[in-house]
Amino acid sequence: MPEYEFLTAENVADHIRSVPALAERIDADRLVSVDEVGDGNLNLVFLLRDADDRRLCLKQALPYVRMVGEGWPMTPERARFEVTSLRAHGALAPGLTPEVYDYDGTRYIIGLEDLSDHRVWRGALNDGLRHDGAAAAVGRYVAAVAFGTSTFAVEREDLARRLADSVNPQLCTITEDLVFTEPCVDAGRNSTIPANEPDAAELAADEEFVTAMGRAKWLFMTHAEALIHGDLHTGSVMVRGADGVADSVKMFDSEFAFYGPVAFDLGAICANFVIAAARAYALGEDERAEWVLSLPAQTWQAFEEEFRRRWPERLDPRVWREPFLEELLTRWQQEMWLFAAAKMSRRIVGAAKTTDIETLPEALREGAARGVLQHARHAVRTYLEDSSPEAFAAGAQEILTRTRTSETTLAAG
Ligand code: SR1
Ligand code: MG
Repeated sequence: MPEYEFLTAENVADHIRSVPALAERIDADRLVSVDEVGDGNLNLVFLLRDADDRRLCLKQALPYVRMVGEGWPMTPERARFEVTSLRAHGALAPGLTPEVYDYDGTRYIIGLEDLSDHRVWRGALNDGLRHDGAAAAVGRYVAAVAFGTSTFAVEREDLARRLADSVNPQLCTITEDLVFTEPCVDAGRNSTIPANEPDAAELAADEEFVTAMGRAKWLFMTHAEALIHGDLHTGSVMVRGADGVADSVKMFDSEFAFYGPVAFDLGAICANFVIAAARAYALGEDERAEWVLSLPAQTWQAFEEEFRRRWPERLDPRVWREPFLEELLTRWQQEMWLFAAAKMSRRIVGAAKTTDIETLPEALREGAARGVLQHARHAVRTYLEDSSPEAFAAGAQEILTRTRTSETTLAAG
């Protein structure tokens, strides 16, 4: 395990003093608050404020998976993948990622723009808040990255260098195991509440689903299309806004970035919209659930519009002609469903779950979890017939309203 000093409330000031790019942003001698707020599965995150209300975020990668501890070692080098992707993505999608002020590659510490006036989107959705415009911002971001880091925009040799620099096998293995394999084949890390055990067993016994997950895993492992975010769920998006409208949206936490399939990011966010809708339906907030289910189409439309807008700039229009653009968009729309199915199932039965479902009362959680799993199985059966995001959402609405449970349905047996 690599040896380096971990950040603590006591030593953050020393780190700031040692890095001029940080020392000019916040006064290490007049810190008035130092809060460790990391609520993800992997890292330490400190939010700092000085006496003049200047703020800074410091994020440090630990040499293991935080949610488990030292028993699950994990390369802290992931911080470098995060910095490289944040910088590349920020240049292509200005304003849609936090600014990186510094990277200390010996202690794996990233100095980042403070976003404490934003909220993690998952938490905001859980609290019933709307941030109109956020889903479209995600779509624009994915398109900017899909085009701008790909062979369509990057010269051949530069692309090869970037690709080599972004090979991220340990983090990709986590995804391959947790997202594609383990929902189908339990490696001892899966769990559900007892009422959902039959649902998990049916999922694992569903040959069509398992075959589709094999296809999705192969796509993930072989299609080096662009420097994707790699973990674009609603916990990787920060939102700020008032009166239901987002005025700032930031994609962060891209330590899983690598050259992978563009539709993986689209599928990840859409899966998490379904999970948020499952929560809303479970709570009887049907109008809000329908708004949440309008988000996949908003993300897709913004993605498609932005990608089409950039297409005239492609490097080799001699062979990358208009019919190929149509082919690409159709293929990505289909793959989006496959990846969404993987992401939906892993968050219900796998090792890393979501607060959307986990914080529901158990009686409501049963039906919400069942609905998400059933939608995953439905998606892999229907995605080639109609791969529109509207059909994806319509399937979710039908299934989630049919499977939801309440105290009364359970009492009635
Ligand atoms: C061991 S890490 C578990 C999960 O947390 C991250 O958010 C990724 O989704 C990963 O699969
Ligand atoms: Mg994360």
